[in-house]
Amino acid sequence: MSYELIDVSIEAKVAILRIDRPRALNALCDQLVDEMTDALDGLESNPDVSALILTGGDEVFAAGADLKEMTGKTFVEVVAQNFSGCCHRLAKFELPVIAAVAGYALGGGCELVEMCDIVIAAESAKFGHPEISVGTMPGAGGTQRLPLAIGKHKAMDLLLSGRMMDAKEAELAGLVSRIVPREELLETARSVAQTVASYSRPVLKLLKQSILQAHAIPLSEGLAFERKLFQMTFGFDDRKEGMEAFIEKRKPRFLNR
Ligand code: CO8
Repeated sequence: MSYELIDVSIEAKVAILRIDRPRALNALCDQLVDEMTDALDGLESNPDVSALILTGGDEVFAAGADLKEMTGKTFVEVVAQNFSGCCHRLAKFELPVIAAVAGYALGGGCELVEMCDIVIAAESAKFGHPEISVGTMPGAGGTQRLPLAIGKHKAMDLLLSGRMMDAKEAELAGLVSRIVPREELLETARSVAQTVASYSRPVLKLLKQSILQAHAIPLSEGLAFERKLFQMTFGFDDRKEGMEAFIEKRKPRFLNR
């Protein structure tokens, strides 16, 4: 499979997957998610890869699910496709993943960050879950992994208001591992990834699996629960209105139905 919307490179046991769809602020359209899923399958089975860096552009990591593509989807379609608005394959990636985040990481973009293991953020990074403002809710872990990372009350504050938090707030809250100047972002991520990748590949897999196990059983149930509720929002007129209003650049008129 050749890739148009992502760029993948491998150097010294570290793979870098860069989301590269700048014209739509790296919104996660179906093609991009398919490309990421295919690349992750290949990287995971590549014995020359021991760690992965996931990054985006200078101004935006990823502005979430593609609202323009998503707006026409029906309840029946999203259930049939088990649609999540994100690349949920990343959550199952067996090797350590380091996120290198500059600019916006919103909605599905923030969920990608939440699926990563170490998060390096530039000072410009902004995290948030604006799904509520377009009449839906996270479908790929936002209501489950974010509270695990930053606690219930901080997560409620973000998810219910739709507001963004900057890198400093995200580091204090526990979503970000460390903040670096923009020009040092990739170098820092590379250095962290190289340290990780210098260790035993099978042991890294076990270590990651074991750390994730701390929350795995309730998380898997929570994720299935979340997916169903998220898909239910496609039965609401307000979900359609929210997404159409975004595309038409106007305030949504929610009718509570
Ligand atoms: N989808 C599609 N297109 C987008 C998206 C998006 N998420 N975000 C931005 N774009 C497009 C804009 O429409 C615009 O296109 P055009 O030039 O054709 O008008 C272009 O990118 C540039 O965007 P802006 O002009 O808005 O750029 P600004 O710098 O003014 O603002 C923001 C940047 C703040 C990031 C703003 O674009 C924004 O708020 N974007 C939407 C963010 C959002 O709501 N994300 C969450 C989406 S829902 C989700 O991720 C999870 C859904 C859960 C599962 C859902 C499944 C259905």
